[in-house]
Amino acid sequence: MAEKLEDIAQAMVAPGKGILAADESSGTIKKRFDQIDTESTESNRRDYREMMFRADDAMRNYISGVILFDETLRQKAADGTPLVDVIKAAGAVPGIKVDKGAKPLALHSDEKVTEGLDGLRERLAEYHDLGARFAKWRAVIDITDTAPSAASIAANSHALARYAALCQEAGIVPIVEPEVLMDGPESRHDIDRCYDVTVATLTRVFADLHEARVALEGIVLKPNMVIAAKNCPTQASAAEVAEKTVRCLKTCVPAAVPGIAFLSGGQSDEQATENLSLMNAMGSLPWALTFSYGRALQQAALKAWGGKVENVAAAQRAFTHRARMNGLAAQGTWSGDQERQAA
Ligand code: 5MM
Repeated sequence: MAEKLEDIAQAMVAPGKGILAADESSGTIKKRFDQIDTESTESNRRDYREMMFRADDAMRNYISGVILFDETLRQKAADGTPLVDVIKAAGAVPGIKVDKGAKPLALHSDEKVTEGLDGLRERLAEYHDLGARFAKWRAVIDITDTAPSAASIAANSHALARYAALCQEAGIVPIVEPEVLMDGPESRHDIDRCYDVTVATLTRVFADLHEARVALEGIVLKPNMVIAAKNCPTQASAAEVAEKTVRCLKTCVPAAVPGIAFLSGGQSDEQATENLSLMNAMGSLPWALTFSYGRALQQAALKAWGGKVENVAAAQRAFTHRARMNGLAAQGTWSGDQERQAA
């Protein structure tokens, strides 16, 4: 496994591969399991995640890295093999979510700031010993009539930069994830408002990364796409999402960054795949553009699994299908025809 930051980052955005975000915190995985009437016990969480990590075709060919929650990084598969070793054996890089979640930002009702910097240096040293070679920190920027405030962008961006510097000091590649929400409770914004807020956020993030002396060659950016809120009455076409997202990223993201791995943010599985493919089909981009999806990679597999051991093979097929479709999208060669034929 690569040890230099730049080599790890390059491996994370290798052609035709992307990242599986399987780092749902305890509250989030419970919500996912509630959808399939399955209790969120430690062994059920292990079985579910092991099902994906042992989907050999998907892991070997389309998944470059997996973001884990603390519990999973320490867990063993049913046969006693550490899950980290299952991931490494498939040629993927294990990563770890290190933020402690988005908490209310004082004096800014309904806005959040991500916490987790206290003791992070020590936690990163342990995570490196446990095999993690990249980390993730997610900042959340909500759009309403009055948000985001300058204070929320500044606080979240500053935390991202301090986190990224600590990661690089520890020999760990930071995934820098400033998520402008498309599904905030009050969000009704159109694509152009998303464009403006995403530009403001990324501009501040890269200024803070520079000030913190973070080497851009050793990070991966995980942004939202530029897209209308789910509840906006006017939805943009996939072509418009692709064009405005690439324009926004070209404006804000230096070419030294090796790769950009999008979050799916509440898009449907196929929408997240189509948008990514259209962007890559535009060609001549300074960075690799790929996926770091949670819901858009897992939703179909979760439903197919349904918490039952007899459904593991069907769930692995569903996961492999989505991984393959997104692998094609990362090369700009996905089409609706392939989607349907393969399904
Ligand atoms: C997998 O979900 C991640 C963890 O969420 P919580 O800390 O809220 O439990 C999440 O950060 C995820 O990595 C990103 O939002 C991307 O996932 P989506 O579903 O938006 O692609």
